[in-house]
Amino acid sequence: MAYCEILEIRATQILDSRGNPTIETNVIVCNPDGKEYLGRAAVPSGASTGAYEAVELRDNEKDFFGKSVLKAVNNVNNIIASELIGLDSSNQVTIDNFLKTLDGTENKSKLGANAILSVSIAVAKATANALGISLFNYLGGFNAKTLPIPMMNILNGGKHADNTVDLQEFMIMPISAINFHEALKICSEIYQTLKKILNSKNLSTAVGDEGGFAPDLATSNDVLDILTKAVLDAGYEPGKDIVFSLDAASSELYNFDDKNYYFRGESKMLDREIKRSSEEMIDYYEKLINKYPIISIEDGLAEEDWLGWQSLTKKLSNRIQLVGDDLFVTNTERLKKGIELGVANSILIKVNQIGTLTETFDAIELAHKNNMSTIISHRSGETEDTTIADISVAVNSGQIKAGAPCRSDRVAKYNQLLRIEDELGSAAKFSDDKLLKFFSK
Ligand code: 2PG
Ligand code: MG
Repeated sequence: MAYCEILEIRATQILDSRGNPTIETNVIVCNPDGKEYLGRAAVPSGASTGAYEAVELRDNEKDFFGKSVLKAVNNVNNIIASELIGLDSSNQVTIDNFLKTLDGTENKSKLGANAILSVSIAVAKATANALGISLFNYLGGFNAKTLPIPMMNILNGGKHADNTVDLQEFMIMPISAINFHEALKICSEIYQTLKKILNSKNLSTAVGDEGGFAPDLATSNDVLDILTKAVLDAGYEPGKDIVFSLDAASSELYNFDDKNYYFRGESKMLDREIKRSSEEMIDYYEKLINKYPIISIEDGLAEEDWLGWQSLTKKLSNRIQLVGDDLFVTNTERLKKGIELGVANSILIKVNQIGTLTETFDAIELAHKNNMSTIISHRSGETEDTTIADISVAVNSGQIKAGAPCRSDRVAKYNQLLRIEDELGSAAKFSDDKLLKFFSK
């Protein structure tokens, strides 16, 4: 007999943090005592999506300007549900494999990775509830205990804002914090201080998609100078208490034909065209890390630019964390290619890039086996779902990227980590050796 029998699966269309439709699925399971438990999962959505991500199925009809997800909802309610009802929800791997096979395509384009993921996560949550244990414990077992160092995106650019900042994310990491509670406090204080500084300079304090401020600034140096001031004014020391982390999201800047990276915002602000080749991008980053305490750069080069990535890795991988997001798309095949070619030393993990929990955990495992760090990440379009917080502790990842300490869709993840840290009590750890090795240099 199934330990936790799946009784019901029901999806519905809800809105995400950008006001666009997304899918939410409820799964009801019953344990051997006949008691019923609910698991609910909502799926996030990216703006700077990688070309190799699993397919987010949208209706492309009139409603919501093409963005409704009723086909995905329908696929859950009318195809997936009847196939899974009666199965044991505690067999997560079997269920995820079954969902993959039911879809049958390489990129989950038939049923939609959004449909599949909502079921995969809701099944896990329902099972954790039925077992009476927290999600992070269910997913990670008794040794799940590491609270992640947050990467907080406090200044938004690129596709996440309408400003002139070309690089997508400027993040702070509170490395001197002794635990997650303190980490969140430090980041919040710096965020509030940054707001005051922007105000005093008559710069906009409107926020971008991930809750970070989005003023018009010309260069990365301008941004990092202001962030440095915010850190200092808040009473912290850059390079000691706080290090910076960037997500260039450079696939968005890349021109496939001439292989240059176009800085449109900088061009507009400085009134001349600014473009950089791969090698010039690497020099550009080198100068930035020589000047500012930057510990991590994500998607420094584009998802197609493997040669550039090799050179970037050769030059900078002993100094900083080099994170592949669009490059790897949480996909073990692309990660294997990266490992073979010797590119990057870290992978960004996004559940909806691949579409099931099992494949997500496979990517994390492969990275850790190859001594790469992992960062569990939100998307720019989020919901109140906090599963990524639990995953980060479950796999002892050591790092999470969930936006600014502002806006409920972002803060929900951080608040969940506060709860987990409280639950773990003295068993909780807060560190990441794979990241902090760069700090001692
Ligand atoms: C990224 C993410 C999250 P998006 O590029 O890392 O910050 O953005 O969800 O838009 O892809
Ligand atoms: Mg990214």
